[in-house]
Amino acid sequence: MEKTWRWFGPKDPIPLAHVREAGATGIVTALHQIPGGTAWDDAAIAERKGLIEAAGLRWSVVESIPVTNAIKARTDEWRHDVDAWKDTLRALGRAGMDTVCYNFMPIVDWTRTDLAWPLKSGLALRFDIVDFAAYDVFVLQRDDAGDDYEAATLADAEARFATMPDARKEELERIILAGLPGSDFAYDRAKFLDLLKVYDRMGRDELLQSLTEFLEEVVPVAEENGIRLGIHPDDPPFPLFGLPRIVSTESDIGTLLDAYDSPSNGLTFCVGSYGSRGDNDLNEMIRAFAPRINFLHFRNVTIDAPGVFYEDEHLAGRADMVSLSAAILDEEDRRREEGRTDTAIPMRPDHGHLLAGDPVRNANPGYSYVGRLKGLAELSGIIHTLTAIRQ
Ligand code: DNO
Ligand code: MN
Repeated sequence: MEKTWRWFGPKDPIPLAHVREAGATGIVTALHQIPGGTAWDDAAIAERKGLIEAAGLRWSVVESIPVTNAIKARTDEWRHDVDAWKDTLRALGRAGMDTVCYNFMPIVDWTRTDLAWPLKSGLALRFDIVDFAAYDVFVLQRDDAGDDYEAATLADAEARFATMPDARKEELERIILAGLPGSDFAYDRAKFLDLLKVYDRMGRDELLQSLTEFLEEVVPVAEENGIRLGIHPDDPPFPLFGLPRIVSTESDIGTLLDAYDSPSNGLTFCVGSYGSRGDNDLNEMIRAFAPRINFLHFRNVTIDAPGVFYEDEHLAGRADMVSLSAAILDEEDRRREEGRTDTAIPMRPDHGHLLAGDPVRNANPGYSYVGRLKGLAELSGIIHTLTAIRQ
């Protein structure tokens, strides 16, 4: 595995020199300054690559090229935005990049309801479907939102809303509609409600049809340019705002890989995202899909109830990082036996807790310095040990 670290570019409060000290050799980044639907140009890519290499690191993975709502909802700008995505792939290929992450979640990207949930190991991110429903049904007052929740969730949400301070309502809106780090949007209520109308008639089948048509366009270009794609799963892995999510389960992965059979049509295996559903068997999934895993996010969660989970320490929570790492080392051996040279699969400690002693207080939520450093160190220990005993 190649140890990587997400870096948000020159505006990231964590400098590359500190990333290097944390033990990463590869950087995961994107040109976040370029909005979705605009092709990245060679000069901007070269500039970012130069910065990373000057710090003694390698730009290992592009996370992400944004997939616009026009692509997902198949509106008039579809052709324009798909062509821009393909042009970006070509430019990245010219720069020698080989791994690109993206996601296909409608309207919102990854979502939480708490950004500073206190644990003994620091402040964690958490998702609670009751808070989410309270926001959706009673604050946002989305039409027919009540139909999208179970009766018990709705009753709890109503009770919670009744005593919810205004500051908390505003905080929920800020977290959910303004987006978390790496998300390519910031909506206000009016814009968000307009977008919901755009997706009005889309169910699972229609969204899957959009993804299939997208893959048919972009995968051949990825192949021609020596690029492997890795789709990031839905986070959380269930529908939000009544919108379908189609990259959440083992069977979803099967459908998506069958939609276009190519090594370039691969996965970002995010342990934390898939792990947020109790019915996802992570060990089985990682072994079943290992040949198509092009990028790894190692993160652990504890599920308190269906739809309620928090980000735990990397070696706590429901995922067994030892057996997951062993599965990846097996896959890397298999690739080596095939004579491949691209055998170190890039892995990043997806998020980390915010520790009391972390000098970087204004890091992006989840993207702390010390918490990720600690996660990477713990994971490195596992990989080091497993590698030693396998020899
Ligand atoms: C969640 C995180 C996110 C993710 C983006 C998509 O699991 O990894 O920051 O990277 O939602 O790439
Ligand atoms: Mn992830």
